[in-house]
Formats: sequence, structure tokens, C-alpha cells
Amino acid sequence: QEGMLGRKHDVGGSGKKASNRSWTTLFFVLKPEQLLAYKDLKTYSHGITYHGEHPLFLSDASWEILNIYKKKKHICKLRLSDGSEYLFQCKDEEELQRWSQAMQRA
Ligand code: I3P
Repeated sequence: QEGMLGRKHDVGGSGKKASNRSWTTLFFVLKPEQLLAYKDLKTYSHGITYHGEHPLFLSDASWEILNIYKKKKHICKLRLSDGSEYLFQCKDEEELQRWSQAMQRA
């Protein structure tokens, strides 16, 4: 599974609020147990992650559709095993279902 998603880093690994909490639209690639972020398709084809970010490791991670989030629609919350949390915005319900199913398999 891959595609553009909005992302907001909500909680850092320390359990503290993340320092940069703004939304960024990036190209995401889901691999077994890893989620990688790229600026766009071009940097993906060159293998250059967004700001040199490391993959998010998905072992013991949880993915939850966040119906309570009222400011934006089609939001999911990814919680990693270290306690950090990211919100993702899909463009529509279909994308949300697609990512959710892929996350259950990853
Ligand atoms: C953040 C930006 C986010 C907002 C976040 C702000 O400001 O406005 O959209 O999250 O609120 O800190 P900046 O762009 O200056 O980093 P929401 O969209 O979820 O409101 P937060 O700090 O309450 O998470």
C-alpha cells in the first residue's frame, strides 16, 4: 500500500507533545512492519526519505480510526510501541478503509 496522506506528529516517544505538530502531506509506503515517508513520488523513486526520516517500526503498533476527531475528516491514529502517536488524514472513506486494511496486515 502506498499513497499521499496528511500526517501530524502528535505525541513523541517520551510521551510528551511533539514539538512540530503541524500537518504535512507526504507520500507513504507501507512495507511489512514499516511505514516510510517520502516528500513525493520522485524522491521515493530515488530512495530519499522525507528529511532523512527513519521508518516507523510497526511491531506492536496500533491503528485506530479516529471518529472523535472533529476538525478534520478521515483521520486515523497510529500508536507505536514506544508510545509515540501520529495522526493520518486520508482523502476519503475509501482510502481510509484501504489503509486500515493494509495496516492490519502489515
Ligand atoms: C499546529 C497546527 C496544527 C494543529 C496544532 C498546532 O500549529 O495548527 O494543525 O493541529 O495544534 O500546534 P503549527 O502549524 O504552528 O505547528 P490540529 O489540526 O489537530 O488542530 P495542537 O498543538 O493542538 O496539536
